[in-house]
Amino acid sequence: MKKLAAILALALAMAFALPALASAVTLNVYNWGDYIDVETLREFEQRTGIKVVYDTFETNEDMYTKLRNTPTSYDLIFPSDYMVERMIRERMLLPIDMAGMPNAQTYTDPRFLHQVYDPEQAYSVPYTWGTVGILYNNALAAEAPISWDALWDGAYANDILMLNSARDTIGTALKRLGFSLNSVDLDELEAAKLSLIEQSPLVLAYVVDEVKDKMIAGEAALALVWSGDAKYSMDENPDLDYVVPIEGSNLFFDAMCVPASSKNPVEAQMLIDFLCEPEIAMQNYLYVGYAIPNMGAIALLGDEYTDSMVTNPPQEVLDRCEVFRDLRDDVKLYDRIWTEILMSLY
Ligand code: N2P
Repeated sequence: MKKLAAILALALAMAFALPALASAVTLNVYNWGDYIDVETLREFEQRTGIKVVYDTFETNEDMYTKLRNTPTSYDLIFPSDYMVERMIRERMLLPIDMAGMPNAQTYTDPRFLHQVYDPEQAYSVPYTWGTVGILYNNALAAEAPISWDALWDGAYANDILMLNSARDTIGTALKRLGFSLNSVDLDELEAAKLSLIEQSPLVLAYVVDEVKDKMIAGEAALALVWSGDAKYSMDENPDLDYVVPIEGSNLFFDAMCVPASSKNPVEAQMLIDFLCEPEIAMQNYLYVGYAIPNMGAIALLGDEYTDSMVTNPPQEVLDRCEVFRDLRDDVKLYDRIWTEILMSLY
């Protein structure tokens, strides 16, 4: 009976929605895997009659390459800081007007605005932020790690998951050796590369989104992760904990941007502003687990948000973190050493 009622409701909804959809715009959205509660997109469709086609990527570099090389055009993308910086420089983004977005304007914590990657705040609206650290399983790790050295500890052979992401993995190796994660010094990069090749026999797998399920299932003792994935996994498995190692790490900001090739920039900005509504931002936070810059949603969440050391790390942790920068032509150095590391695995 319930099923019949659901089918009827669906048919009715479709009957009402169809005339609207026939003339409506389709927005193509390209986001990180597991980075939104798709229910919020359905809500946007219902409210506006705008259809959303949703597609995902695993790394900034994958997103960039796809946008460069395929004629497919997206209307809304979610790059990180250094990639926003690069895409602005390469004229791949459309200027957007935050003043025309009441929710973005009202609820975005000003601390997240005018960052070095978009100083004029002319091309991006902050979406989420976080750190890179070690997610570890207290039942499998001999002790709580404090240093990146744990990921190079032979005692964890085949019990370590690394990120299949060039900047994150090379950046971690650089930080462990005491260098900047934006280094373009050939000797420092060579040292980072050799250390990752030396580490590779200990690594169970290089993964991105699968890290959550694997850590929840207890398949590895340690994993290099983004903080939101740590929070998500810790909520599912009480043995898991997260640390930002003493040598320091990456602090990232992910943003919403409209590609220069978008055919529907107005509707894309409607969606950006919708995602900045406190209730919607809260719903997405509860689903994805990444820290948010939305003051309205944080007020609604209360202690649940502010008490989480993972989501909301103390200043002392943030102080030892660095933000990735656009490396311009030197990104080729990273591409080369990442290829050499991956080749060494076979
Ligand atoms: C979520 C991707 C997180 C993005 N799966 C880290 N910048």
